[in-house]
Amino acid sequence: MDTDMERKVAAEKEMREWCVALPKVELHAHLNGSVRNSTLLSVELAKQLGDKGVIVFEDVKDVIMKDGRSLPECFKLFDLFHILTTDHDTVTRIAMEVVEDFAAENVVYLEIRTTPKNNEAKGMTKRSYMNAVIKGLKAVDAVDVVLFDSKSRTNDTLTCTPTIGLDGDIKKRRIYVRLLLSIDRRETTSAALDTVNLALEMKDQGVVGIDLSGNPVVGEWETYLPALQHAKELGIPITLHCGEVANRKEIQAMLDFCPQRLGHVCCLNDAEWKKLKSLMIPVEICLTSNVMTGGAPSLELHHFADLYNAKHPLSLCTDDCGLFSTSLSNEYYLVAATFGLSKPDLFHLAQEAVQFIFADENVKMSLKEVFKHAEKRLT
Ligand code: 6MZ
Repeated sequence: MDTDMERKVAAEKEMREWCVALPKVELHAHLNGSVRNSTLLSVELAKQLGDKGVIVFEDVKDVIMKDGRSLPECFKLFDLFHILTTDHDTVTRIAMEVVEDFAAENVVYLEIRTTPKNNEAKGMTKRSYMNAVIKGLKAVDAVDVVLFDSKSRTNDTLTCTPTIGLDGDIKKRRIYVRLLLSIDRRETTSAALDTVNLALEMKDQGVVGIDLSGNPVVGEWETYLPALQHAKELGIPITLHCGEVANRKEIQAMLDFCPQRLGHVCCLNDAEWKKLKSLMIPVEICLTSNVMTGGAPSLELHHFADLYNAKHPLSLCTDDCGLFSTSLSNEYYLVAATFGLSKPDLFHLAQEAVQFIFADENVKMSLKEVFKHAEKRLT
């Protein structure tokens, strides 16, 4: 006879497996925050730089392996990540691995965001950085990566319709990947404008939007506004990191700007909360990240519950799955375990996220098919 504990463990295992099998849409994943620890710690990266005296390997190892991370610690760590990762070959490797990892847990649509970087010493420009990212996406072999917008491809239907076999199963695992270019809050207006112009230039290469991110205590809204306004005028969809800290003026300005999506929305006051809900701006929810960095006091008290109960448009995301040792399946599991959502509720949540993707209608239609097909199996 199973004990209560054994039954609980078995139920958790079954639920976790179900969350992995669930097709998922990831809308908020930073490339350099999603790097595997094993890659960061690998001989080729950290050790090599340690040997060259660029970093002290033992110090780096401790920071990388640490569990809890405050918001300021995260940004220190990103500076370190960038020392480790910013050369073309490493960027290519990371982009490839990140897609493989998301695909392995049944993410069917992935928007990766990354900050195009100039690095004179490495002969790197924002454009060459992005070319290295795209090279990585194209190098993925384990799954079928659909990168370009269907209208820019000749064999439209072939690439955008999931291959359904006679038995009704999808024959080959397929992941749609799109890119968002991030403006780092440390950047100047002119650098931010360069990023927007690059996004326009690369819109036939899988770039579908602009993100504003970076250390939330750094920079001024007025610095990025001209670039964001330019993106808006060009019709490029925008998502903003909003309210990771209680910066009233900026939160107001972001809500007034009315982007296509907002990330985090942790520190909103009652009036801002009301405004967000009335504007119905879809929110990228990052549970683990917010709890670890102090944006939410605990999982139980996370603002997910309020938004979910208010039927506000939202999508579960990982933010930095490497940095916070999570996965999108784990975020779905946490929602079930913490807020009591059932399997049909979780399925609906994952399916609804398709509405908020920045890729075109053809991709949306293909994803709807993927969910329709999976529904029979999973609910
Ligand atoms: C704000 C974040 C972030 O662009 O080099 N980034 N910005 N809040 C967060 N929550 C914890 N997590 C990541 O990826 C790393 C960069 O993404 C932004 C930061 O600017 C960080 O340097 P890329 O690929």
